This record gives sequence, C-alpha cells and structure tokens, in this order.
Amino acid sequence: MEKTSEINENNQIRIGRNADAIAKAFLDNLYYLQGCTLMNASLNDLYMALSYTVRDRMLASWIQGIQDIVDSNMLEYNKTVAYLSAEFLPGPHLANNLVCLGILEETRKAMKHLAVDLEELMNQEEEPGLGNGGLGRLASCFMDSLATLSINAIGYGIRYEFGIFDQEISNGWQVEITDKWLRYGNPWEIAKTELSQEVYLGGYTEPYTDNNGRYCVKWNPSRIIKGVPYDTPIIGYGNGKCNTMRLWKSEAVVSFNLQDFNIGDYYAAVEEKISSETITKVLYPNDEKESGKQLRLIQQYFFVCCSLKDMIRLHFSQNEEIESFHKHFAIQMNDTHPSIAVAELMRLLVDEYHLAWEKAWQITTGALSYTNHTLLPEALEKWQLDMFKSLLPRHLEIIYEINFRFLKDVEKRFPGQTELLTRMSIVDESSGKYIRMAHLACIGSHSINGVAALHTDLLKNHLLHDFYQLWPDKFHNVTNGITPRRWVNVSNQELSSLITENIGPRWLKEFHLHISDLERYQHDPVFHEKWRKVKQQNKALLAAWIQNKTGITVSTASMFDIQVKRFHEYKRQHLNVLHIISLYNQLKDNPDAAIPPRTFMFGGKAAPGYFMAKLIIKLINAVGDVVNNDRSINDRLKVVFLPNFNVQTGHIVYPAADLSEQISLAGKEASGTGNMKFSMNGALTIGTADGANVEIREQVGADNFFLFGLTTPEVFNLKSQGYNPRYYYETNPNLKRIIDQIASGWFSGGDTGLFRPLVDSMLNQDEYLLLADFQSYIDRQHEVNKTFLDPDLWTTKSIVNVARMGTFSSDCSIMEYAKNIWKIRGF
Ligand code: NBG
Repeated sequence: MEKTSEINENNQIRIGRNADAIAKAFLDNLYYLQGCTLMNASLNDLYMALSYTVRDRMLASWIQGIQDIVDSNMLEYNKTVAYLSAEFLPGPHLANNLVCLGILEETRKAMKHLAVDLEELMNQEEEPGLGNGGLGRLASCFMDSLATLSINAIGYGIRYEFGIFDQEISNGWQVEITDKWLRYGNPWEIAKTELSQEVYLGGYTEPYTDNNGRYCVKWNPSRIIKGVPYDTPIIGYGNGKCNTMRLWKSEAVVSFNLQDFNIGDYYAAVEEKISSETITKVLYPNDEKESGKQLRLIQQYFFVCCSLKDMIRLHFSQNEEIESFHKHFAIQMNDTHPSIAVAELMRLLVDEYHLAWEKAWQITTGALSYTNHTLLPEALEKWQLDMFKSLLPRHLEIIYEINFRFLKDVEKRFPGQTELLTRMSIVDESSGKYIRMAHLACIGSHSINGVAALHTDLLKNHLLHDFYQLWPDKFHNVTNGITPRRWVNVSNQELSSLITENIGPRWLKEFHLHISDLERYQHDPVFHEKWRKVKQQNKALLAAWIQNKTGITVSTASMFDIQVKRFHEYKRQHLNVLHIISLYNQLKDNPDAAIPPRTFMFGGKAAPGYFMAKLIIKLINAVGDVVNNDRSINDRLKVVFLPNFNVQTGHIVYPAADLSEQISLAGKEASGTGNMKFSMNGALTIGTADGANVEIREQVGADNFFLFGLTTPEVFNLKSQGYNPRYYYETNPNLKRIIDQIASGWFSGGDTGLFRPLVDSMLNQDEYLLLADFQSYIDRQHEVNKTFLDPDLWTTKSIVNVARMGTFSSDCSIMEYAKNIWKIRGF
C-alpha cells in the first residue's frame, strides 16, 4: 500500500522527486510558464523552467513554514526569529536548493536524459547582490542555519532593484556597471501584494487627549509609501524545514494621482510614483566616506516599519494580546542599519496600540537585540538631527523621551559624572547635532553582541565601554560562522565527496560534531594523494576561469595565494603588494633563489567613492602588468585580479586556494568570514591576530597557521607613543627599495604622480601600520615557502585545518544566539 502511494507521489508532476518526474515537470514548466519547447528555449528559459520545478518541490514546506510561525504565537515561549538586515547575499539559489532538497543527483539524471547541461543552467543564474560583503553574506549563512536547525525565522530586508554594482577592470581601474539582476525574471520570489504595508514620512505631530483622558500624539505625515513584500524560500538541509526571506519593495500608494491626471498634468501624476519607487532602487556601498544620506535613512526606516507591522500582523493572527509580542518574536538587528526599530516599535506600541510607556519599553527591549559589526568610528551611523526630524518627527520625540529616561538612570547610577552623560547620550552635540544609532540600539536592546571574541572584548573595553560598565550582563560574544552546505558541499563537490567517502555524510548536517573525524587521515598517504588531487582539480577549474575572464595563463603547479574581500585600507591589500614586489626583487637579484612559484590573486570591490581603495586596485594591476610580462621571472610569479568577486565566483575561488591572506591590522577586522571559507576548503592562513583569525588559530593549532604582525595591545601602544612610519622606511633597505620603486614610477611607466597618494599615506600617516608589520609579514612568508616545498607537511596541515573548523559552522553561531540571546525553547 505504502509503496504505491510513494510511487504515485514520486510521479506527481509538481512534487515527484525522481528523475522521471523532474524531467516531466521541467518540460511542463518550460511549455506553460516560459512558453517554449526544448527546441527553441533559450538558456534562460531552461534555467527558469528548472528553477520553477525546484521551487514547486519546496512549496509544501514553505507554506508549512509560514503556518509554523503563525502557530508559534499560540504556544507559550515558542518564538520566531526576525532577522532584520539591510543586506542579504544569498548567492545563487538553484544549486543550493537542489542540494538541500536532496534531489541533485536525480535532477542531474533528468537533465542528462534531456541533453541539457545542468552546470550551464546553474551558471545562468544572476545572484541577488543585495549586500556589500561579509555582513550580508553572514545574514544568508544564518538563514541557512536557522532553517537547518528547524528554527522558525523570517529574514526581513530590502528588495533593491539594483544590487551591488558589477565590477569590470579597464586599464587596471575598477569600473562600476549597474547590476540589473531582475532583468530576466526571478523565479524564486513570490510577491505577496495583499500583505503590503503603509509607511509614513515627514509631516508633523499633534498632541491630543483621547476619550480616557490620556495624552496621545498623532503623526500627520507629508508622504505615504507602500511596501510590498517579496518572499523567497530558504530551505534547511535535509530536514524539510523552509523559512522565508521577506524583502520589501517600495511603491506609490496610488500609482496615479487622478486629480492631477484629470486636469491634464500627466507628468506630475507619475512623479509621485517614481519618487516612491526610488526608495528601494539601489543598495548603498558600505564604506563610502560621506555619511548622512537622506535616502539611506528612508530605506532603513521603510523596511523596519514594514517588517515590524508584518510581525504584529502575524502575531495577531493567533494571539489577541500585543502584550505578549516579545514572547513570540526575537528580533535581531544586524548592525545599526535597522536600529530605528527601537523607536518605531515604541511608536507602534504607544501611539497605535495605546500601551503605557513602561509596558511598551518592556516589550521593545524584550524583543530587540543588537549585533555590532564594526569598530571603525567612521562606520558608526549617525544622522543629522535636522534631517532626522524632517523625515521622522515622531521618532525624534520618542528618542528624546528614551534618552531623557536613560540619562536619568545613568545619573542615578553614576552621580555627578556629566562627561559620562555627554558621552552616552543618544544625541551627539560635540559638533553639530546628530543621532547616534549605535547608542539607540544599545539602549533599546536586551542583548549586545560582537562577532568574534577579540571584537567583543574591544567593544567592552573601548567602543561601548560606558555601556558595558552600566550593563555588563547585556554583552555577549557570538563568533561568526559560515554554512558548510554552501561553502563546502555546493561549491566544492569533489572535496565533499572525498570527505563523505571517508567519514560518512553526517558532517553536512552536524558539521561541528563530525568533521573532526577527518583528523585520523592526516598522515594517511593514500588519503593525502586524493586530497591533493581534489585541490589540483579545483585549481584547474579556477585557472580555466581566469584564462577565460582575464586572458592570463596561470600554472596549477604554483601556490595559489589568494586575498578576496572588499577593498579597504584596513584590510591592507597593499601590504600583500609590498610582499609581491619584495619577491620580484629577490628573483631579479637572484634567479636561483629557492622560491616556489606563486600566483597571487586578488578579488573584491571598492566603494565607488573610495579613492584610495580604487588606487590599490590600480596598483595591483600595475604590478601585475610588470611582473607577468617580465620574461626573466619566467612565470615564477603571477599577479591576477579576479574581476567582480561575488558569491558565485567565491564558489570557484575558495576551493582552489593554497594560501589565504587575512592580513588586516590587529583590532580592525571585527571577525572576517572569508578566513573561515578558505580554511574549511583546506587553505592554510597567513594572518594577523585580528577578528576570528585568533580563534581559528586556536582551533587549528599555532603550527598550522602562519601568524605575523603586531597584536592589538601592541598597536595601541605603538600609536600612543607616536608612530613614525619613516623609521621603518629608513632602517629597512628592502622596504625602502620597494616604496621607492612605487614612487619612482617603476610600475606606472615612469609616472611618479599616479601612486603618490599611496606612497605619501604610507610614509606620512600609515594609519594601518603597514610599515610596522612589513618585516614580520615577509619573514612569515619565507616560512610559507619552505612549508609549501614539503607537500606532505603542507597536506597534513591542510587536512587538519578542515578537520578543526567545526566551531566555525554557522550552525554553532545560531545555536548560541538561540540559547543565550533569543531564548528559544530546546536550545
Ligand atoms: C563586517 C566586518 C567583518 C565581519 C562582518 C560580519 C560590516 C559593518 N562589518 O569583519 O567588517 O565578518 O561584518 O560580521 O560590514
């Protein structure tokens, strides 16, 4: 009996999971949704048809996932996590969904049968580039783990019409191209128009007394905008749990102002529509120096307002009491971008649901928690008070009230400390008036966390020290993690199969418990052989990609030394360049030097307005031009810029790396997650004691990690003594030679002006202490070379790196949030 129903189910065109059913469904979707047949379908038609076929197989769990959230409001203490994030970088969905659904092999068969190249379809997908880098990708790794751990969750964000720009390299410079990711359709999302929300902006407030004699405030906005949710399913690995990423698109409430239309002013009528739609048009770069962009504040408020109202709607679907809201929703604010949620939730509770301030405050702080992702002062958001007031007049009043009550408490705890009050106030009056969003987030949350142990310590002892003194128990550390599903299984199928062959498949679901089983193979010669073969295959794939994209030929026998991440001075890609030039000089001086061949690769985008970051990209390409074309180097060094680094290219890059460069100045990188992606794919790391590098080194062992550079306390010390970069320049002839070469136009066809700003910055300020760390870096690189020349030693270290990465699975991070911050039952 059971057998028959199984067969029936397997054959059902919408849900069957065998190759036959998948093939039929695919042809069906191709015909009825794309309007074509195999004979005349474009690659995109095929991709769309297959994606719909896969989505169909997720729908039952997806609908159930929403129902789970609705139901959880009835049960005591059962919670839904709302992950509020202005950025998500999910990467291509197709391959990941096939893997998580467990239908990759059957789909492969189905496509083979129809003579369709599955790989080609996967490459057809335009990834949603709805984030800048680590922060957005973390949000997506967390969404994967939430589903895999069967936690009810919604990821709330913004559906940017244009995501992060596509990067091209022209004459060595970065050129930005608009990312039109929605151009050919997005088969994964479903618009839920009937769940739209209204968002107010501008205008003025008006006090009134209600029927019960209570003091109330009414907000009369000058603009109303509609937020339309677009849902994307986020499926867990092998457990049938499906959560939702709900992204808001802005629209005009009424698309045509009929009055304007009737009197013939067609253009004025359309104007409102255009200006409303502008709100979710484009993603802002994260490290643009200029701050205070009005549209960015509107974006933040827009998605926060829609999301909170959506949560309340869900809450009321099974629960009549707003008072229990925080018992059913744990809202995580991903950095300060959504921190206006503190004031907005207060506004909703006090103004719209008429709760008393104290009760509303209890619910707000009970529901909200805040993750800090940066210590860089220039990245801490603050808004000009006047602008803030003109957009969110009611929120400003609420913030004043929050601040007034807060400062009264501080005064009570630490009487007479006026400087402390000035430092902690939400309103910064040091020069001009600003709203400090990090302070609002800290005050309005029950938990504040950093993203790596070192980072959390620095928050406690420096950036947020005053808050730590006041509320030590509010502070937590949750070290970031990455999902081994996407970052090993989907992107490194060869390695994945080798691991499964040897330790079984459990590592995919519970990476932290099982991956250490690999350790027993660290000295096994047969395993070594296979391990190296996988790496070679991955390197060959990347080499082919490079040939295709850049025309540069690289040797897979060379060490693949890779630094991929956003371009920023603190990440010190230019320190890497100093090392390249050092090796180049060494080889020129002594062609017989025992230096293994290396291919240096860089990838990453610079914020369009960040001049120095763009100049560093130019420097890399300029040095590459000289080194790659110098016959006397005989291909022993190559420098390659990997254009348009994103999640999709990450899939090819991380598995192919021998060496991972994590060389930020200690104390500057909050965590880093690229460091984890490399190690989990068997690269060794050269890195500073910064961010999560510290914990990675602890886990993999000091012998299996190339540490260099100053520690954070040493950095503080050196800076407080008055750091003088010229001292290092004058006393280190190798370093002096390199900097002089750059300055003299060696890499710029004699142009001494081109890299002048970089040279000046290194010699005169060197804010990120490149010169101080230079020699230590060079020394460690010597050791890297020596180790690489011993393939057995290198392979052992590579295996050990993967085997000891258990705690860096994002499953572990999510379990910690669930237990210590969200207090979810069962954790
Ligand atoms: C980034 C940090 C990284 C960290 C990610 C994720 C921001 C503001 N911060 O070090 O620079 O890994 O956040 O936590 O993008």
